[in-house]
Amino acid sequence: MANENTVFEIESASYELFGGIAKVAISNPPINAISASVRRTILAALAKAEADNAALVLLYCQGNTYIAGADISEFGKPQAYPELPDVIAAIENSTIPVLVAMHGNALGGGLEIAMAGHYRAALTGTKLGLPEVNLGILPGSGGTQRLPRLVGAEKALSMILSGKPISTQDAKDSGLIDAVIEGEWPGAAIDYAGKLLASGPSPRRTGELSVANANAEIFAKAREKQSNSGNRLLAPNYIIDLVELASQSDIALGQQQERERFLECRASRGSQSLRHLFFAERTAAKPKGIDSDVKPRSIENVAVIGAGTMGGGIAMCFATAGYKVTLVELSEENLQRGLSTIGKNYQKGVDRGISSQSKADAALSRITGTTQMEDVASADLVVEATFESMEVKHSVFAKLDAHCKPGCIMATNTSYLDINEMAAATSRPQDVIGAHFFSPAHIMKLLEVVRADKTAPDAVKTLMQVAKRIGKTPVTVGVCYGFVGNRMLQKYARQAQLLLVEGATPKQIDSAIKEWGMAMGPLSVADLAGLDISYFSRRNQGIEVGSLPECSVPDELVDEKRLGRKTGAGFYQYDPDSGKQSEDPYVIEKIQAHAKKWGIPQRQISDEEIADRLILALVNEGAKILQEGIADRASDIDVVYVNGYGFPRWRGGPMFYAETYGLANAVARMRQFQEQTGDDFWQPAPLLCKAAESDAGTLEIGKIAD
Ligand code: 3H9
Repeated sequence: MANENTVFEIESASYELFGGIAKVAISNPPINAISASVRRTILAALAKAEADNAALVLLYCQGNTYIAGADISEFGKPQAYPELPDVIAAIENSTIPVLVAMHGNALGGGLEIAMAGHYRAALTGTKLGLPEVNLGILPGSGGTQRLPRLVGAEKALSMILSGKPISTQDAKDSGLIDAVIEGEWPGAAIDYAGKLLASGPSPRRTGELSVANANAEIFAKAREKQSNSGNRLLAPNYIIDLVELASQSDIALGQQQERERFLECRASRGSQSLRHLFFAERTAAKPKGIDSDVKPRSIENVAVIGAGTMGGGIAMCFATAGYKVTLVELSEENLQRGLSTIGKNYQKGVDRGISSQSKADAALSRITGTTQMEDVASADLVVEATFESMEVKHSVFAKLDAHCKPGCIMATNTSYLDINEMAAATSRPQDVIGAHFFSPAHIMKLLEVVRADKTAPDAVKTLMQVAKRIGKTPVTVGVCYGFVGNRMLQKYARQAQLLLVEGATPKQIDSAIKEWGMAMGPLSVADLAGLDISYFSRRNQGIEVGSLPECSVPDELVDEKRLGRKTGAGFYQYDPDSGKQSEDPYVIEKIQAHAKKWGIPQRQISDEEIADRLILALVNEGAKILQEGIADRASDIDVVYVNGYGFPRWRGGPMFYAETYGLANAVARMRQFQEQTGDDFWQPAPLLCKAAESDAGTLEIGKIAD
């Protein structure tokens, strides 16, 4: 017989014994992460339930979610006891049946706890998954061993390797949970526990099950897919090995090997980088200097000016997220072309299974085209994506000022131009802001939110919130030529051009930096974007054609109408049928001729030097940007680079990479480049020197000792 009804608090949970059910309600906001106190609490609650002679333990969470994983902020710190595998073992070995009831997110270590429970139920709408791979680790508390025992090898591999959560219905159909429950929380869980108790449950141990449909072909396919993916993290291959092991051995051996591999992955550079980005992306969403009591403005209607490639993509972002969009173009012909491209892009999404037909149709129906600027009058937010010329921008902003309602946020998608100047063309500079999207705008995650000198804090806060709603990763930046991303990119691209005249070929540069981890090489990127883009940008900056060693080759290519992929030739040549890229001896000769003209001796350049020159150029410019206050934090710069410029996530972003390279090493290497090339750009940024001298090992300004 159970003891009398009792209620009390154990560290991170409330415990109530009622009608034989020990109800353990964990509370560790915001996401009920499994911190050391939660681990202690679960062990204490199990011991208490045993002492109380309870008939069933119901484990669930307070707040708006079940446990969404281990506390990642504890990783890298000295391990606090008890460890999660001990807690998991105690749950599975409990002689009292344990029911785990989930709602919200049941992720990582949270799902591992649930899988060690003897019964599992989830509130409809709960997301269940093992997303550890996104952090460069693998499930470290039995996930690779229990999930295949519950859902079979194939489904387990797919869930753990993708990290994507599944729905409650999928979880029920595949055997991960016993029941999908509905109703108020936690009442629905308590009702279900009552019914379960009435059915006379006894402990069922997942570890004693065998793994269904584990044939060698599944593992061979998974390994092949992995080796073709270009992923350089340790975890995916280990996951495949461990799920295979689950099908071949008892759970004790599987868990022991899983733990060893987990600790190895957790200590790896790749995982450190991904964990850095996890927090960096969340921190970037909180711009400095904006009080928490600032209220964002309400945004329902959006207008986009310009239906070209960028404007169309931007309109799609808003329409997909449920906003009503007015798309403004100068001529009916341009408008119809823009709308037709948008329609085709939505259809592509449907054909590729990214969206359903009904969702795509609904999004498209939210976009209304017009050629009348007056139609922006109902908009709460306008994003202009017109031609990149200050004259055009002045005229657009003057018109917006005339037609937009009071309080409307007026944003520009400029990539380089001075937003303070645009704001000055209006009577309301507090409402003018930058919303710098990246191409293709409906796909790329990054949004640089550019605060001009007079932009109001509530306008910044509003755009940050809207960015999140349209699925972007926003970073606030200040005004300068190119803001954070493009300003740094110019220095990176400049090094690529200098390396060419010093003796490297386009292919060698692109291959070396791809091998290092960048998604594409700079010369291939230049050909893809069109060499005319940077040509006109140089002219806008007042740089004369062919006047510098770093631009005389691309300037001449543009003068010869070799604009890149779109004309079939640029730094490379492209097969007219297949589009296949190949090196062009004509370009190599041209580069050699230019090197001669500038008196630059050509030499063999190592791949290591290429990677260092390109990446340390980003680092040096990034440090200057940080010092000038254009970026709030070094980690914000990392978020910009991994989400907008193909920088490998597993290297954590350029500033985090500099910390792992060693700040003193970075300074020394820059000084070496300065001596070797005589280029003053390589004078290391003062902030970098100061950080290198400090013991902190970081570029975050607040952490560098004076
Ligand atoms: C694991 O479980 C390993 C085990 O296999 C083995 C262990 C031995 N830890 O994202 P949000 C913070 S690995 C610490 O803005 P949302 C986050 O920083 C883990 N903190 O909310 C933020 O803090 P702040 C496997 C965490 O509603 C706040 O919570 N699990 C953690 O948009 C709100 O977060 C995962 O990988 C954490 N695990 O999304 C899941 N998670 O307010 C990771 C969040 O100070 N988490 N925080 O900025 C997520 O995917 C999302 O947070 C979630 C909620 C979907 C849950």
